Amino acid sequence: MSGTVQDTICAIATPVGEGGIGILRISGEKAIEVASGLVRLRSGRSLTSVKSRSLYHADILDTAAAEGTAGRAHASRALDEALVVVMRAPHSYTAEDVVEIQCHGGPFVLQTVCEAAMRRGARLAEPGEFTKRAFLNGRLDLAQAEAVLDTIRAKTAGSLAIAQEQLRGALSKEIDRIRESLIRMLAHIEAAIDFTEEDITFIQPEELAAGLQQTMTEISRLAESCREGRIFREGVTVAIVGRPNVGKSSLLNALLQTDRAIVTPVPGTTRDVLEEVLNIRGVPVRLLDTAGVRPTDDPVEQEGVRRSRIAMDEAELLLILLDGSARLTDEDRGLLAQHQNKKRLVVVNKTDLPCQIEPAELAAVARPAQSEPACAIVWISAKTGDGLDALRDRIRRMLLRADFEPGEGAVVTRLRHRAALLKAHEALAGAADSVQAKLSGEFAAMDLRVAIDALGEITGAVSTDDILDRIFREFCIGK
Ligand SMILES: Nc1nc2c(ncn2[C@@H]2O[C@H](COP(=O)(O)OP(=O)(O)OP(=O)(O)O)[C@@H](O)[C@H]2O)c(=O)[nH]1
Ligand SMILES: [Mg+2]
Repeated sequence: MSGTVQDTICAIATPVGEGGIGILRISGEKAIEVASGLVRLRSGRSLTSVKSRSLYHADILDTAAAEGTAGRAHASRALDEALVVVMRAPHSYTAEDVVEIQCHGGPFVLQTVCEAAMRRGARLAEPGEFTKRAFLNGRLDLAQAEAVLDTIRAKTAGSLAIAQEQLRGALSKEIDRIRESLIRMLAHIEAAIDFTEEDITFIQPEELAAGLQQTMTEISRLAESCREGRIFREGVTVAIVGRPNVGKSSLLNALLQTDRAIVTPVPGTTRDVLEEVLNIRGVPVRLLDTAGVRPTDDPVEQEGVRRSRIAMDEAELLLILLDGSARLTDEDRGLLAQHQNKKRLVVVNKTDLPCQIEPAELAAVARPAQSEPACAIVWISAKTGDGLDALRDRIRRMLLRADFEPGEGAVVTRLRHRAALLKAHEALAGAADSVQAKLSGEFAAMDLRVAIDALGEITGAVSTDDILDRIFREFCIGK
């Protein structure tokens, strides 16, 4: 990311397109000066003298353009009528002086106002630059900055609850607490090294070993929460698979409660992978409906089957759909024997029709290899909706820990966090080994420093330009 924190930046902060209002955001040392160049308050007051964080009615004028017309005294051109708010440092999102201009929400008018601000000396902000400034100015730490993005992208109440907890500092507090306890341990070890001749013991090796062990347990627990954290932040891919005509598209439609996919009695109706995002018991799910898997000479259907296989590889959970009104076929058995390393749920459809599947046979095929645990079996009718509630419950239970409640306590939501936690854990395991082997304190100290730095990367207490660039690049312009 180029530019310095001293620049004054501007960007349209609302999404592209037509809307009731659109907001231009200006931030930096010269924000009020830049805005004064285009804002004329209806009250006649100067923008420099208005109350912070209050709304003022104003006209937006492009005075710079008027001055540019060969010395002729043109009246400034009115660009729009707006509400303007000044937020003086440090009480703003970026902790700098910020002016927000609330214009009418049209792409052209907003672009014109933005260009007028740029002519007055502001530079167009880069993606995430406002939030990056909030971080650099100490308003947010890195985990909180990431939570801003997660809030914007939240798909379900659970995703939002986790993002809000993180934005309020739940994760940061937990990381800081663990990090501080390690810093205290390090201080003891370093003191012991410095005063080695004095024969004073600053911390007993047993106490140190116990402290390290407890910290490692806490770090592992946090790292494990990444499974749930990522599911809520990114959503989870669930694929409906099965031979042709078992009712895969009907199940997609039933779960979505719309007529999204074509359903016909002709086997081989679906030729492509259909994808929809939906909320299943609070879990954001990307649900895939696939082409029925069977041997075929039709090149279009062959391509569909190939895509189904890719979808199966991609999915975290497979719903293996069977037609309960027909005997099991070799294709059914073949599918049940695949992907045994994945989470799988056997769903028997068409329970509104007389059942033709032998329960004993089904139980046997739901456990294809002796070593594998049996797949759970759920009975449904996509036609009547029977069993769908139980299916939704089962899907949630297969994806989340039973006691997991989003928004209650610190959760890790990114692989970046998890990698840092694992690095810290590994270093602490090394420290514990050297304590146990009664090696010189230098060894444990070295490992502790690695762990402390790794944890610091999560909150940004330790950060590099590279890490920051990677994180803020994900944001949109204006955030
Ligand atoms: N009676 C009954 N019929 C169903 C049920 N679910 C689906 N069907 C019927 O089964 C036929 C096939 O349904 P689809 O949803 O198109 O099946 P599919 O698995 O997507 O089929 P392909 O796309 O060809 O692989 C249609 O005639 C549906 O109306 C059900 O629960 N009960
Ligand atoms: Mg289909």
